[in-house]
Amino acid sequence: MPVSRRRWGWPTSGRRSARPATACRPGTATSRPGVTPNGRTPWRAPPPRILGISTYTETHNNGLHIARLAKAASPQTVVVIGGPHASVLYKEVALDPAVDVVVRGEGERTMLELAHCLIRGQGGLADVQGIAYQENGVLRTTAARPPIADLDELPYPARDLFPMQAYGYGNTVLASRGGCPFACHFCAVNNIWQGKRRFRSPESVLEEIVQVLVTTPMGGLNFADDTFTLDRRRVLEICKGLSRMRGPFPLRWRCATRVDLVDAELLREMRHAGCRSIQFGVEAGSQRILDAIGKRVRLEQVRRAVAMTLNYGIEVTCSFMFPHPEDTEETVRDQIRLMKELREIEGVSLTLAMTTPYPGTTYYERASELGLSILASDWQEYDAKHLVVATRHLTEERLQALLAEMVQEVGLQSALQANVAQPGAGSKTWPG
Ligand code: B12
Ligand code: SF4
Repeated sequence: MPVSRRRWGWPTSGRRSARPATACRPGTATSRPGVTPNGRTPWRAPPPRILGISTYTETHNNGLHIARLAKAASPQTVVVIGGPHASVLYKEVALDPAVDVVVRGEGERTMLELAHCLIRGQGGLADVQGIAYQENGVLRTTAARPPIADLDELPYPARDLFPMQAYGYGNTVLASRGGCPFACHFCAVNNIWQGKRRFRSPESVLEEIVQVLVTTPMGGLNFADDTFTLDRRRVLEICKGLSRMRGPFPLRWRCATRVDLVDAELLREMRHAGCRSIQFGVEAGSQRILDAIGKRVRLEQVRRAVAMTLNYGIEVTCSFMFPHPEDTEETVRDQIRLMKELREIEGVSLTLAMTTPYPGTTYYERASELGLSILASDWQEYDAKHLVVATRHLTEERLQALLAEMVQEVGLQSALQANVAQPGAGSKTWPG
């Protein structure tokens, strides 16, 4: 299937032209142009006009490191940074000397306009919606860009330009994007993706899947949506299309969702369409804690969804978090009990993520009100594998001891690589 990368005018030429007067300030790094501090060139000549970097909170320092190397090697290269971390903390990120432009939120159209501005000299930075940059030492922020209303307009990801074989996540297809109607206190989604959830049409999702199957070695498919079954009717339509697909190999896929967004009919159709694994965000083992973290699910719904899913031959991964702001010794032990109960069930795997107050979450914004003390001193520790908070009722020492107890009692591999591999599942921690 041909990939239409020109559906809304994706640029194909890179003609050089003068930079607009309001374009980014030149980089401040001053070492030998074309060479990084370790003496190597970071790219094959000539250096790129624009370097785009995407970061999560955990990878933000690495992103900045790359930006600095790039600036040292080629001060005229414009460094553009985007992604969940930069979108929320755009003011702070834009002030970094190695960063020229921060893209806030949805990036496709913003990047296209930026390229037109920086390479073709069309307009100035102030005309590009959804960015932040520094001009003569002053932070400039342009108006927020309205979300793309029709996601079907977007070309499919250019997987052919990406070394997919270097990554172990299989083939990923995204069917929706945007904010979420729920508001779990640990999740940054609503802050990153301002606005309502928007869905691609089932036809567009199916067409992309066909393209993936035709162009890349079959490695199973992941739906990367945080809550794949948010729109039940649409999932049924996708399943209908997938069930009709006939190929040389059977299609196998996985997704993540909430326990209150599955039912028997939906699960039956999903299984029929090739779904072999669902990740549910369970988070805690005490109803009081689930209510306190804004999860809006009941423990009965957890048990029911897990049993129903297994009943249709779909494996289940239950993801948990530790610690929760209102945790006490008792609620942690409730969580240990639920984790043990679930792990006894054949077909169930568990994952455990350390609660992390990512920028954009309620935990980040209301940390002291919620009694959270931040233990981390570096964004690199925000990887959900380190204990980075102490809570109102439990000190760091108590939390470490309870974590060790949880790892031991539940049979987790370790606190850092905290997943129980029951039926061969990898450690994947999606929200949902
Ligand atoms: C799928 C997913 C994963 C998958 C990724 C699979 C894959 N191969 O794609 C897996 C399971 C691996 C994963 C892992 C983790 N994830 Co995750 N993940 C998601 C999820 C659900 C969707 C991400 C996605 O594909 N978005 C779609 C793309 C199109 O959006 P995007 O990447 O944000 O990019 C857009 C803009 O941000 C912008 N943009 C981004 N980069 C750039 C760069 C430039 C130059 C420009 C111009 C624009 C731009 O333009 C893009 C297009 O519009 C999001 C939640 C969400 N709904 O966004 C969480 C989310 C991104 N994950 C999150 C977290 C915390 C993690 C983990 C730390 C979890 C853990 N417990 O270990 C790990 C870290 C992984 C790592 N080290 O990189 C957080 C990030 C919060 C933060 N501030 O860092 C999110 C937001 C969920 C949450 N809890 O709030 N994740
Ligand atoms: S964790 Fe899932 S359900 Fe909760 S707000 Fe985030 S995306 Fe929505």
